[in-house]
Amino acid sequence: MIIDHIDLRLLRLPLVHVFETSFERADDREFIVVQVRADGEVGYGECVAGENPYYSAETTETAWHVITEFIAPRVIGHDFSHPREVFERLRPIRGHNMAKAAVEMAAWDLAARQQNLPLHHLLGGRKTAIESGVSIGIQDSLDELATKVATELAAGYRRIKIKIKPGWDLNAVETVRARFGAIPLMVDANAAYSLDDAPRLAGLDRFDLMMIEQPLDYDDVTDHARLQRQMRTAICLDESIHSARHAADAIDAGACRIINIKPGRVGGYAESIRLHDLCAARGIPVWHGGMLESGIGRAHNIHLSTLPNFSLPGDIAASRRYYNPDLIEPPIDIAPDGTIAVPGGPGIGVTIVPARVERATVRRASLSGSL
Ligand code: OSB
Ligand code: MG
Repeated sequence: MIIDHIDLRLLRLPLVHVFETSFERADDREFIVVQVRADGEVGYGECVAGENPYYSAETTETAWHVITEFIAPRVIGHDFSHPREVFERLRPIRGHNMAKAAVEMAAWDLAARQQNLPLHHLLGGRKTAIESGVSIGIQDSLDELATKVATELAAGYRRIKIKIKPGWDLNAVETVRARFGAIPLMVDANAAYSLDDAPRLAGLDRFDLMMIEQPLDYDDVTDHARLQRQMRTAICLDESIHSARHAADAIDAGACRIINIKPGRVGGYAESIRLHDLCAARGIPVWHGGMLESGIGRAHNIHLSTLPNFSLPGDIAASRRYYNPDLIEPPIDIAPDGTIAVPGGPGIGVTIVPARVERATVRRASLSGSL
């Protein structure tokens, strides 16, 4: 496979619902869509970097810069015999995993289309449906939170995650447990606490949560290990895990019992598969995180979730919770049993609507070897 063009588009789409976390309140999403082309075939990737460096250091601007100046020149014109070689080819570029992943994942989509295979077959997954969970942002009141949870449970979602921060934690969980009983429930703090909060966080133990996601700092492992020794609830790491090696260190340190995999955070599929396999070998369950993706990134996430150690429901929900309309037709939907069917067509297997992509585009660039 010799990629001859990379096309970039910066898109902005309004979110159906405001999404509030401990780090921001968002009513729209800006992201880059990458197209890679080889031999007349096209592969698509979505860069999950956001407008602000609040979840990770990367932003849409840094990703645009790094793809344009450093990634594209190393990828265009190079002969890859398998898309797993793309990540290796990008190793001289330090960090910028979201920028790398967007291009690498587009190359996997392209390779799958060239072989007329659904992407998950190339990734090594065989499931035909995946378990779906939802991530519910911080609400203006506990009543509104309860209303949201009721709506999502009625839709069939198999696990509820609520975002927490100091002042919206024990009260929020208490409300949900009181109203809905023993539903599969977890919380995500997006690094809003410090080790000084350990006694407060241990107060969550009595609610029998599936896990607490990333309670402490975004780059921390050591304090998470200390915290895990002080609470019964399993810690799951998200922000802190940037590679399979980080994960091995975190597991060795006792910093987590569960890991959230987002391919954008680790540089794409090749590293996600290594991370998945490492966790499987260590007996650590994984699940697929979400980054408010459009249908393009969402389809990618569904394919990766078919690997066997994705044994807990992911943050991969129906399109309608995020964008209306989505960039794809038909949108991604959940079945009444809380599962999402894995697209069976070639590559990511969803149909992108060019007019919708065009309408959402705020900037574009076309990169080729001659530039
Ligand atoms: O921490 O998992 C997170 C969204 C943006 C940035 C970080 C996170 C999230 C979510 C949303 O929790 C998951 C989704 O796409 O529904
Ligand atoms: Mg998270």
